[in-house]
Parts: sequence; structure tokens; C-alpha cells
Amino acid sequence: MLTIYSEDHRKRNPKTELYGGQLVPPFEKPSRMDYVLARLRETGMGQIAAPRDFGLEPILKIHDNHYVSFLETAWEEWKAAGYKGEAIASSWPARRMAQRCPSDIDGKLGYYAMAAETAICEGTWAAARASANVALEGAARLMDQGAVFSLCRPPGHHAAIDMYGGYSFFNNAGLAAQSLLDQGLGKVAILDVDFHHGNGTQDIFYDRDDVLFVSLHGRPEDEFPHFLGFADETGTGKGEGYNLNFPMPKGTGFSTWRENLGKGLQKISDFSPEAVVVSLGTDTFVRDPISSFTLESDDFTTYGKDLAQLGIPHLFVMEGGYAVEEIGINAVNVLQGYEG
Ligand code: Q9C
Ligand code: ZN
Repeated sequence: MLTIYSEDHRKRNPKTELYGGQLVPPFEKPSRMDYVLARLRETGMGQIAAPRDFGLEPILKIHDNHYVSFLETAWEEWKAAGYKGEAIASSWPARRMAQRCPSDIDGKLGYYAMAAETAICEGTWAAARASANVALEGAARLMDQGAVFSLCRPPGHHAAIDMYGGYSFFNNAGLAAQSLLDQGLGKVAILDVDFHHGNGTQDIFYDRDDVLFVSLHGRPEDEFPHFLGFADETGTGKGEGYNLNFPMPKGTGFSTWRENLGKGLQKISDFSPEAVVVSLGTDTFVRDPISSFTLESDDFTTYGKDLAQLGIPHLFVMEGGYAVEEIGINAVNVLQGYEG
């Protein structure tokens, strides 16, 4: 399987993540990619190619232009304010506060952030742009290749129309899906198997019937992103019926997870899309440090095989996975299972 990858992800190497009331070294770090690359080479998965630069036009099809401009200058504005640390939001337009974007950088961070763990640092914009290009290049080549792995970093599925957080800035899977539609496909499904709910992807496509969104994840009562991902979120307007969530309790193992995957795949099959974009997070793994499902490495191979049963081109887009030593094994197991 062709892999698309850019070294530019290394430009984002934040020193801090707000976790448990402390600033700790981030779980989402550059070395995650090294383990995946090593495993791709070890298993002879195939060619690894760099993306082209697709510019801002495809990004502006799914993201708000003020949000994109904010991301471009946030780090410079933060530095200009004279702060010592990395850029982290500290106040939000919560319930009954006006939803207007301020001009002060602290205010802007709170306006555009959906969570505080994700620090903006030098190089964040460049890395997020590169990650978007990796997804877009994968989408550009998918219909010729039949299957492609877009090895994106930073991840994307928590990035909404105008929000960042959960380590995400641009919604890479959403960009890929929109690009496939713009190539002339009529319908695309996004299957999100990352441990966390893909709130950003849901947000972008919630009122649309040309993209079916299916997500398997830790239930919002227990797990990030806490406020979205409930089973009764089914879409709105003409998008009603095109959003399907499978929230699951802490400790969920592969048999329950796979049963729900089967239901999701049935729904995708009924939708009859011309391509599937998989938001591939490996944080469902039993030893993931911030998640609570119990999948073993072999289970990733098994569900890769399940996906292949659809018989539709798949674009795999890398999302989360923080058990760094195993992220390569688990991600590549999905691809190998898929290729059979
Ligand atoms: N108690 C992705 O996997 N913090 N993002 C969780 C756990 C945020 C995960 C705290 C996790 C974001 C792409
Ligand atoms: Zn995740």
C-alpha cells in the first residue's frame, strides 16, 4: 500500500501539554511517526511518497476563514504579547457569554479552542499544513491506487469547522472526504476508529447527506471530548440519519467493539459510498496511556480484514495512538489485515 508522509510534522514539537493540572511533555509527539515508519519499512508495506502543497483552497472548503487566519498568526501574536510559555487558552465563551471573537490573543485562543491540552508552539502552522497536504495527496491518489495510507501528524478528527484541540488543527479526514467529492465522487463514508469521538468530523458534516460519518469511541460521559459523541446525535436537516455514533464504556474489549464495527460497516454498505476514509487512531490499544479500551495488537489485523469486506477503496488517515512503541505495529496491522 502506498504511504503518503511529510517530514514537516517535526516542525511541531511542543514542550507542554496541560494534563492533570500539570504541564507535561505531550503524548502527541514527533517520535510517534518514527515507530510507524520503522514498521512500514520492516514489513515491506511499499513506497513512501511526499505530498504536494495543495494551498489553502481545499482547507477553506471545510474550515472557517477567520479560524484559518487565526491559526496562521496565533504563535506570532502570543510571542508579541510577551508570554514565556506555549500558547494555551485559559478562558472560554461558556454558557450565557457572548459568542464574539475578541482581538486579544488570550481571548482568541479561548474563542477557537475546544480544549486546553493542545499548546500552539512555533511550527504548529507549518506542521498542520503539511498534515493536511498528506491527507489531500492520499485523496488525490486513492482512486488509482485502491488503498492509500496518509500518515498524518498532527492528527485531525477533533478539529471542527472553527475549533482546534485534542491535538488537532485541520480535519485531515474531512479534507480528504471533501477532496474525493470534488473529484466527482457522489458519496463518501468516514469511519472513525480512534478511541476518541471524532467531534470535529461530526461537526463539519452534521447537516450533509453526501458524507456518512460513523464513529466508535469511549462514551462521552467518561472520556474526552466529553460533550459530543452520544448515540442520539444522528445528524440534522438533510444530514439526518447520516451520523452514527457508537459510544462504549471503559474497559470495552474487542468482541463488543467488533460487534459495533459490524453494525457500522452494515450502515456504510447500505449507504453505498464510492470511497471510505478511515480515521485510524490506534489508541483503542490496551496499553494506550490515555485511553480505556482493551484491544490487543492481533485485533487490529482482524478488523483490517473486516474493512476489506466492503470492497470499496479505503484511505487510511492517521489520527491518535500514544503507546508509541506499539503504534507502528498496531497501525500497520490494520493495513496488513486490509490487504489480506
Ligand atoms: N484523560 C486524539 O487522539 N486529553 N486526541 C485526554 C485523558 C485529550 C486525543 C485526557 C486527548 C486528545 C487525536
Ligand atoms: Zn484518540
